[in-house]
Amino acid sequence: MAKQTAKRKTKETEITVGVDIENPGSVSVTTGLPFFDHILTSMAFHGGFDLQVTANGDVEVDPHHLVEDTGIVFGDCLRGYLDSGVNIRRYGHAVIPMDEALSEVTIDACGRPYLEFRAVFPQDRSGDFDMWLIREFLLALANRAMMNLHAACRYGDNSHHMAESLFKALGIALKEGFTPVPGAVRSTKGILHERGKV
Ligand SMILES: [Mn+2]
Repeated sequence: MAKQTAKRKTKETEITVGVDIENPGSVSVTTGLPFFDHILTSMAFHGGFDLQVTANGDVEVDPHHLVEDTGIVFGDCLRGYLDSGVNIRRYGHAVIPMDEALSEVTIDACGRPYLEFRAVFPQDRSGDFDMWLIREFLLALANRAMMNLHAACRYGDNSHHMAESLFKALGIALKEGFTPVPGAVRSTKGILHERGKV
């Protein structure tokens, strides 16, 4: 199964992402937002997949554009696995703690985008990073990867711990759900996603 790559350039951001879901080879994330780099790196490292992210953008205006657009381009990479027609596991799930925090992510890489996000962060920021942006990232990711994504921080007292446990769980769930498996396409319809149709 080939590595998936995607690029996106607008007047606001320029982003390149590479993903190889089967190979835990290398993880390299440079977005200019240190906490975002930290949670994306945790996601891929603990998920056990290759990830390269290079993102530049107008973060001096608001990091919102950069974070959302990174979700778009990462999602485009993952949708490449659906478009390829290879049978994937579809479902992925993980519940991961970090100290006092516990987070849960469940996905269905089914070709129908949906996001359910539940998190009440006790601190609005971690470092300079606005916790609200996590929802923007996940929404863009679910829409572009065309997956059903349920992400919940069940509890926690520290926003950093909650976000990090959430992204570790996300990585493990993505690895499970997008990994190719033998056999026919896992849908009673016989098809998950029509190639190239959004
Ligand atoms: Mn940390």
